[in-house]
Amino acid sequence: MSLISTSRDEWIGTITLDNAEKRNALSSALINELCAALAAFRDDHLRAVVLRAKPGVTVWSAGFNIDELPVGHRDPLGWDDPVRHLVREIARYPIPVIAMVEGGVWGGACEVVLACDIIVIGPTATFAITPAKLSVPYNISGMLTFLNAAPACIVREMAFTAKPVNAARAFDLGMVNHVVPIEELEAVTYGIAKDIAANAPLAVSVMKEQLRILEGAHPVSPEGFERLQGLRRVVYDSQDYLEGLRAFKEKRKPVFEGK
Ligand code: KFV
Repeated sequence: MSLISTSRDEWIGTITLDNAEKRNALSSALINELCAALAAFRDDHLRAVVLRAKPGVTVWSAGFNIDELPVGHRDPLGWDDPVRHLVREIARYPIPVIAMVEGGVWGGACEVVLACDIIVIGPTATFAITPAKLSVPYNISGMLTFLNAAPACIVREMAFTAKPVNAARAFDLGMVNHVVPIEELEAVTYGIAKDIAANAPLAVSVMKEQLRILEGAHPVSPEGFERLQGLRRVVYDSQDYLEGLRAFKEKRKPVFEGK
C-alpha cells in the first residue's frame, strides 16, 4: 500500500503524505516513495511541487520514524539516514517545493518543512524541534537548516524545550511565508505555485541553487567538525538515548539521568 499519493495539474505536481495511521512518520519506505515522486516530477519538467498532507489532519508528520532509529552505539542521524536524504533532495531539487501545512510538524519533519522553498500554513500548524525529548543528537547540517529558518535564540528555545511553536508565532518569527484561514490554504498555495510556473524555469532554478549555496556557506574547521561529531557520539552512546527510545515504545515519559 502506498504511503503517499501524487497528482499533477499542468506545470504543478502535488505529493500528499498519506499514512495517517502512523501520523505520516518519516519511515524509509515513505521517504523512498517521496523521493521517487520528486524524481518523476523532475523528469517531466514540472515547475513547482506542493508537499502536503491530507486535508484536516491533526498531525502533518510525526517526524523521524522512531522505530527505525538504531539501538545504540551508532549515529542515528548520519549522512545516509532517510530524513537527510529527503532534506538534501528538496534542497538540491531544481524546482521550488512549497510546503502546505496544517497540523503538528515534529522533529525531522520540522526540518523537512523548513528545508522547503516556501511554506504556507493554516492556523492549526505547529512546529517542534524534538531531539531533546528522545536524547537524540541532531546532526550538524540539520542544525543549519533550523538556523537558516529562525533566529538563533528561537532555535535554542525550540531545541532546548522541544515545545511546539504555534502558527501565528511561526509567522511572526518569519519561519513561514503565509498563515491563512484553512479555507484559503489551497488557493494561496496553488496561487504561489502558478505564479512560479508562469516564470522562467531556468532563472528560478538557478536562483534556488544560488540561495542554497549561499545559505550553506558556513565553513567549519576539521577540528570543529570532529569536536561536534565527538560530542554527538557521547549522546548516542548514552543510556539516556536508549531510555528515550524505550520510553517512546512503552508510551511513557522518559527518565533521563544525563549519562
Ligand atoms: N515514529 C514512529 N511511530 C510513530 C511516530 C514516530 N515519530 N509518531 C507516531 N507514531 C505511531 C505511534 O507509535 C502509533 O502507532 C501511531 O503512530 C499513532 O500515534 O502502532 P501504534 O501504537 O498505533 P499516537 O497514537 O501517538 O497518535 P496521537 O495520539 O494522535 O499523537 C500524535 C503525536 C504526533 C503527538 C504522537 O504520536 C507523538 O508524540 N509522536 C512522536 C512525535 C515525535 O517525538 N517526533 C519526533 C521523532 S524523532 C525526530 O524526528 C528526530 C530526528 N529528532 O531528532 O527528534
